[in-house]
Amino acid sequence: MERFQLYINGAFVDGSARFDSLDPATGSPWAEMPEAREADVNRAVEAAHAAFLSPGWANMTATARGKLLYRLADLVQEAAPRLAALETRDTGKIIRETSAQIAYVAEYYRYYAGLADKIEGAHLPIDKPDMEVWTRREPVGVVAAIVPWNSQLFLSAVKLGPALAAGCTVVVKASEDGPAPLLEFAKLVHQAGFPAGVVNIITGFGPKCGAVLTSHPRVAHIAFTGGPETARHVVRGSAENLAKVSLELGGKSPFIVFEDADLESAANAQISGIFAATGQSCVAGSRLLVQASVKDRLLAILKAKAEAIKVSAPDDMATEVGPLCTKRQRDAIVAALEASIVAGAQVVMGGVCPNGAGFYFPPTIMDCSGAPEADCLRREMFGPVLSVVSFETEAEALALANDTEFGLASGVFTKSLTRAHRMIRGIRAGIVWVNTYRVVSPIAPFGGHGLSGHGREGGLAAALDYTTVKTVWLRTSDDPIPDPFVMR
Ligand code: TXE
Repeated sequence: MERFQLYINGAFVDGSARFDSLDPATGSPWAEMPEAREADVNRAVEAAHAAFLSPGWANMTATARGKLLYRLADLVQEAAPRLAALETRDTGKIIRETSAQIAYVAEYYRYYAGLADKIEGAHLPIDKPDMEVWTRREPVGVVAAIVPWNSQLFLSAVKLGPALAAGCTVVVKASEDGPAPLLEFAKLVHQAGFPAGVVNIITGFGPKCGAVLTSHPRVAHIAFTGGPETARHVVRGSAENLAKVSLELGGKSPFIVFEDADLESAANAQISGIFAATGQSCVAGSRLLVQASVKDRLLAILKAKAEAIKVSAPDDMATEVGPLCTKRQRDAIVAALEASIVAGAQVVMGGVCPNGAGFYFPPTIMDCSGAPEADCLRREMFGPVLSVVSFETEAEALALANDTEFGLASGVFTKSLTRAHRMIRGIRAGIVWVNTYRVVSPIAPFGGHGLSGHGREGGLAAALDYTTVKTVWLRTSDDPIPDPFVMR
């Protein structure tokens, strides 16, 4: 069995306990993970706090911070094959995806490296004589970055990059499911030369680790990606420290296809939109809303493509859909599908849990036309399950698209420019992809509203989110200050 360690205050250390990590392709333990509990979390946060105040970090120029991030980006790029293999082993995410995604993670660090010395304050044309007034953008302090199992390196990069660029220090909590790639990534942080305590990487379970971290008095900002139920615990935890909270919680994203769309192209985007990452993606286009006149044609194309998907071992470059990360996740999908069938949804394909080792589940398409309340249409399944509903008119499409508590992503497929604009305006979601789907970039903000959370990752705004504004008033007159009881 491989063994991993926590990274606290610049040192690789064991946790208070250990747990086994299962290989999702076989269901068997393959590595021993360190488990951070209260004492370990406290040490990590105290180390981050001490580093935040230390001259080595606090007085480092923003340009020098940027250089450390550039170095980290290069190291991530070099280590991408090793990190990808580890992520595949520990989470079941297929090697094709982990290889491509981790190489792109380096670009996120590069983007924020370049931004580090472009986070500017402002000079204010103040309405008083003899005063110079300006604002400084200063780092908020210790950041708690909490990530789920899917894409841990990516989801931590969108937090670590801007937080470090802004001058914060960070405790990253990897998910207890598949923490290997992030624990391994700690070695690159170390190699890049960040001062001890600036980045700490731990893993552990919700109540004994996550909850201690989110309520810790020294934490100033919590950046969380995960499910809405856990987010509620996080927000409750933040009632203790009153930390700023940003939440990225996934969705039930509508993928809308009008009759004038290029159906072949839409089908390819839909296949990747729902079956990439074996459906364990926050932006999964899990609700296909298709105009009734093309429903049968589109479903036939989708079915043919989905049936051709190679479901196999995640470490095989030819595999297109691998196992789910955990048995818990698969059990939840099976239960939701059973309830959906009772509610009137019909299985178009898939839906049957295979026998044998590993947490596999086949690409599944459900027709929910007569089942508006089916679980698979309402709840985030976080698996390879596409739910389909048809519509007649544009107004109906928009109403269906917005009939969700979530609001993260959406896709619109149409050749009509005017209709595309109307849909862009009408859809309540943080992202609208038109005639494309599932494209991301460090330059573009990413996030949602409603049960999808709040706050944005990516782009300049994300770096500003890790800063606080200090207003400076400087009197330029040498005259003595007059009557103290008159405000000026
Ligand atoms: O994630 P959790 P789970 C959705 C998806 C999935 C469901 C549950 O629908 O089926 O959420 O997934 C840490 N205080 N998404 O339970 O619990 C936990 O240790 C602080 C959507 O596996 O949200 C892990 O590091 N932290 C999604 C992280 O929270 C706590 C990604 C996320 O785990 C905690 C994942 C607590 N009390 C799930 N309890 C997306 N948007 O991509 C747990 N954690």
